[in-house]
Amino acid sequence: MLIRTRRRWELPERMATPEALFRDRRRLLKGLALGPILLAGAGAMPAEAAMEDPSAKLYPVTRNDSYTLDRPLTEEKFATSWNNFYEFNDSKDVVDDAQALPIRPWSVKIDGMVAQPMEIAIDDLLAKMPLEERLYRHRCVEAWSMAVPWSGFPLKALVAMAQPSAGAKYLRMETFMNPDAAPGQQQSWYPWPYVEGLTLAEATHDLAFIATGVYGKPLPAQNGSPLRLTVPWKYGFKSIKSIVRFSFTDQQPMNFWQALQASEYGFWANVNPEVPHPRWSQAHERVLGTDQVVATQLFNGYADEVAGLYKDLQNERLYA
Ligand SMILES: Nc1nc2c(c(=O)[nH]1)N[C@H]1C(S)=C(S)[C@@H](COP(=O)(O)O)O[C@H]1N2
Ligand SMILES: [Mo]
Repeated sequence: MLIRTRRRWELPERMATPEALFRDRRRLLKGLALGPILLAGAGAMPAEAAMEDPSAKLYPVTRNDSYTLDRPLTEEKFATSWNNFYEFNDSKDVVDDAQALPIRPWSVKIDGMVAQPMEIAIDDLLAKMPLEERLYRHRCVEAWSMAVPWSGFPLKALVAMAQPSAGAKYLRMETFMNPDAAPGQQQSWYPWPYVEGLTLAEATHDLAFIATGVYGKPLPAQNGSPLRLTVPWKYGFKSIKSIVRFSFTDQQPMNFWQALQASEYGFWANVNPEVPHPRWSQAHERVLGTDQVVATQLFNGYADEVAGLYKDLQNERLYA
């Protein structure tokens, strides 16, 4: 029996987690055999990726210094071992399970309202896109946060390549569907595959970024290899992992969490400390890997950059 002292930031996490209902159901099904789900190797480095990543030689990439942080970077071992990736399991400990994700071959479809639908292999896409490193904050809706050096490219570069038609208003993104590799996808009460969406104004905003690496290396599977969105002014669930499809549309996409629980999760999901989640406050956040709790900022500290996107949308549910 593993006995271990919880770090302080883990305790409220397990009580506050929005998905607790679902996890509890799963634990009941398992006869509580797991006991408390702990980060078995919290201090240890995660296992090496099971599959060699052919993009490794691209990293590290040059840091773009325009993106600064107000706090220290989260230690790599925490950001790469405390993860949400429901395709694999609904604990925060997905490192081992996620190594089953085959990251090559991997191709990305670009379709919908575009000049020319296409499918592009990830390594060809990486060769075309302007790679850089950016330091971003990340604020999970469950009230924990981290600060991470992502490598990747601005989403607007992919949008420019796709040439959306004039009527396109939204970008819909989809995660892989592979229930053999990702057992969470065998759980039929979830609306798989994971979907997220942005308006085109958001998708072409300078801060919207596609991460393909982190800490100067290719993304580990558990962080959403080989490519995932990072939209740091929004709650973390918007930052969809392991994307296989970008579709341009004139319909607002229905995202995964909204489909599951629209009363708690919406389309916009902008960070706002003054708008509580129906089940907990969003005023503060636990800083991953530390004992600190700090005040959450409007738009996660990116209000100067992004508030303008929402000035004509005040009747929308912008903060859930
Ligand atoms: N496909 C997919 N994307 C996902 C998730 C997920 O379960 N599946 N979880 C989201 C949530 S809730 C968060 S907080 C971030 C976590 O990213 P990280 O594990 O790299 O910290 O991924 C987001 N993207
Ligand atoms: Mo999250």
